[in-house]
Amino acid sequence: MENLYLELKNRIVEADSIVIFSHVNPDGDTLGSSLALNLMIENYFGKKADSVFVGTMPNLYSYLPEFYRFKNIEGIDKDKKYDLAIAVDVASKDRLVTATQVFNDAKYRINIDHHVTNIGYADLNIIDGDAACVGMILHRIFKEWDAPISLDIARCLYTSLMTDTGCFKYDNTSPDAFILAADLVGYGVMPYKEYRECYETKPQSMIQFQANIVANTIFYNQGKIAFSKITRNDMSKYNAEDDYTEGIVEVLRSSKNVEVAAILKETKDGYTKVSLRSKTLDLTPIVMDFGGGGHKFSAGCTIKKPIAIAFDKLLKRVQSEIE
Ligand SMILES: [Mn+2]
Repeated sequence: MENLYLELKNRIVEADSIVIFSHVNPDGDTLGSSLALNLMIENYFGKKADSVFVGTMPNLYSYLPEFYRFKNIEGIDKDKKYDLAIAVDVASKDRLVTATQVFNDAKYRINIDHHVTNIGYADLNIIDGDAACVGMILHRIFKEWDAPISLDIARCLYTSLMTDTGCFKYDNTSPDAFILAADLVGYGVMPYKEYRECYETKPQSMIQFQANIVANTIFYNQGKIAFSKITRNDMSKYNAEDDYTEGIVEVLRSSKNVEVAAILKETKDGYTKVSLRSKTLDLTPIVMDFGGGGHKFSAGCTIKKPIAIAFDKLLKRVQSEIE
């Protein structure tokens, strides 16, 4: 691994133009990692990098330091050939959607990720399936370089860790997760502040929207399976943003008997975006059947079918795993 960290350093040193990509519909890990790396490239290497996002940017993360640095892929010159493109937390190339071409066109490509399903699609692949978040991998890299970690960088890494461990309650909450948290708090991060900024700034309509989706949950197989769906109608009724669905699927999983919980959301183009959570069942084979990916107990996919059909197909597939 240390050789890879050195190679990453050399590539940054040699590059005149650098772009960092987050995955589509970005979360706290991909955004926190992108900004942490962006700031490190500036502080330690004296260079500017572009942090680019694809899809809808959730308002939720606007508290992150230097958040304004994020650029929408639709606003950048897609013919530009960067010297170096770095994808962070991007499990597969198709998660770059409309940014795929710019990534492919770069002279050198790097993939830093912690998804077990990542096949290593770049020229340099730094993948650690045991890392709780990509922020953890970056932290190791920065330490290996002996690069100073500013409070802003520490805060970005903390968001990456806090969100991907579900505030230190998912199965990826390893001893290393707490060691990382302790280190970041040592740089001045205040966990209660980051928590409030991230989780307790919801609009009123989001609370009402979420309550409605939870109320419409249907339970199957003696309560072992919980499914709820969100139509475009539900979205417009509450003026819901894309990030309004954040966290609902965990509420469904919190029922005592539930083994598998799913939220199915109708997309703008009439397909169905699925978020799945389980308590003990490995979800990766299920989502991979539908072209998705993720982690063992937390995974997702987009089913290219109308929501009613997708619902039945997914339910049958999940029921085949649950007696
Ligand atoms: Mn992640």
